[in-house]
Amino acid sequence: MAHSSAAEPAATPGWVDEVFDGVRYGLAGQVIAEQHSPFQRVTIIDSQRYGKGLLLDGCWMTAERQERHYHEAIVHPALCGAESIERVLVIGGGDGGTARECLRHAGVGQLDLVEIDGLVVEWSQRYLPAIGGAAWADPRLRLTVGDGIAWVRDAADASYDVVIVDGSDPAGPAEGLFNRAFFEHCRRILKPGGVFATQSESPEAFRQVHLDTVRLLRQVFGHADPLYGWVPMYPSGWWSWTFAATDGPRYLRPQAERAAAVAAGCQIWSPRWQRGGFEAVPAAIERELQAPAAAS
Ligand code: SPD
Repeated sequence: MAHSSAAEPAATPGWVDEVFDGVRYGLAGQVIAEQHSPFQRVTIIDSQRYGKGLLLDGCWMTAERQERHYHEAIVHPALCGAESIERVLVIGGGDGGTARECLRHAGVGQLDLVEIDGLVVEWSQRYLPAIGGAAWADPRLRLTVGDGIAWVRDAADASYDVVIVDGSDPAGPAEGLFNRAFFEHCRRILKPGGVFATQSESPEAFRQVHLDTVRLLRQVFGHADPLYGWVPMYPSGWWSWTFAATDGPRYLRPQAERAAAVAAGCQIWSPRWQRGGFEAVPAAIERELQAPAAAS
């Protein structure tokens, strides 16, 4: 998944772009901080339309005035569907947005947030503090700067009610967040009645990764379904998150009491929006997902 190459067009002054597969996804704005961490190039921008934002290795991750499209979508189907939500694990998510939405659920007793890149956390707290918001000071949050793949490998069986993978694209430090061995550990560490969630890329811009991820999760967990929505600054703007469980598609049906407690504070997610997002499987993708998978 090459996001940049020798053929990448020259930057347009006053614009910050993600270049992918012959298309530029850009915002008018300026870079206000940029540094190579041990893992990746971390960039903070200030944009006209969406406020301050974060890119990793030139790919859009989040921005102040559109992050809710992503964070509400990845969190609430899982947190409203799991049997219990006492212990939650978030892998990645160093900007704090996923943790913030999880911690709006009063039933969460402990949230382990494991982000590999300390610079992402430090700069998110400094430049994008509203994205993590109250999560950073919440005593239920346990932040570890470390390798999420090792964390999942070393975690005890049945130790989490919800596991959420809020990683970047499958290249660089996030590559190992999309393979069978990782997903099998995620299944192993989920309690019965638990729900797994991951961002599963764009059905347009990253179609094959999207299909492979959904198929693999169905094989590993038994039940997995993509939810379709939008993140306007991501490649194609059309995005997906996939939810999985071993005991049935419990993520499809939000528990009414939990949903009611968070819905009024959401900009995008609601039980109705969620129903539509799970139903909005494009016809060709539905056919491809029903076809027998090639051996992997
Ligand atoms: N192509 C972008 C995929 C990014 C997924 N993670 C975003 C981080 C937001 N917390």
